[in-house]
Amino acid sequence: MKVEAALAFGGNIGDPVAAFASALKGLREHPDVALGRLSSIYRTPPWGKTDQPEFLNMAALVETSLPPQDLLAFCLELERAGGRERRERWGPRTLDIDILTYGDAIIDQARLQIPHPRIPERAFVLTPLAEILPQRLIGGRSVADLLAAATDETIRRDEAATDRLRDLLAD
Ligand code: A4P
Ligand code: MG
Repeated sequence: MKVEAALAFGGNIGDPVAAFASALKGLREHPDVALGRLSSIYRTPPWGKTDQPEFLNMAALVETSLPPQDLLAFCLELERAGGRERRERWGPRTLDIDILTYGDAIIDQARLQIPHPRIPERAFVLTPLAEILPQRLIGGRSVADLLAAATDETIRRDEAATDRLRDLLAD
């Protein structure tokens, strides 16, 4: 059975747009994953640990027959391929991929929580997610409602980065 999952991408060092593109290509090439709608790319102020460079963030929909644990394992593989080094919590990274939602599933395991527990407080996740999945309910509230409560005026759509991503994906 195919399930629609929403993924969040973030990065703030190196070339995040190139890292997003190679991860999206990796998803597109996986036999059990079909790539769906992509959000625009946004420039977002660092959240959690504020003395680090601005982030680029986006969201993507996938249709997949992979169980959620296997989807996570594949996303972690793509992070590693994208040069992700885990050092400090919430610190700078080249590529971070989070599973935001997996159908309507609610999962609370040591290594996997779905919906991702910090969505409601993160405008950098809600802004791109609202572009592609505004009606999805998370904890009983729609993504659009959650965004209305958490909007961050300093988050800006990055036209040039979004265009560049489309070009990279066309290759
Ligand atoms: N894990 C559990 N649930 C999930 C899930 N739904 N999706 C586990 C993905 N992973 C999940 O991840 C550590 C472990 O979380 C994974 O191995 C998996 O088993 P991580 O990405 O190394 O965790 P982290 O980064 O140390 O902490 P956290 O809270 O997950 O950080 P995030 O969410 O990755 O956030 N500011 C802006 N503006 N934009 C950003 O993208 N990102 C972060 C990091 C901080 N500030 C930011 C941004
Ligand atoms: Mg993460």
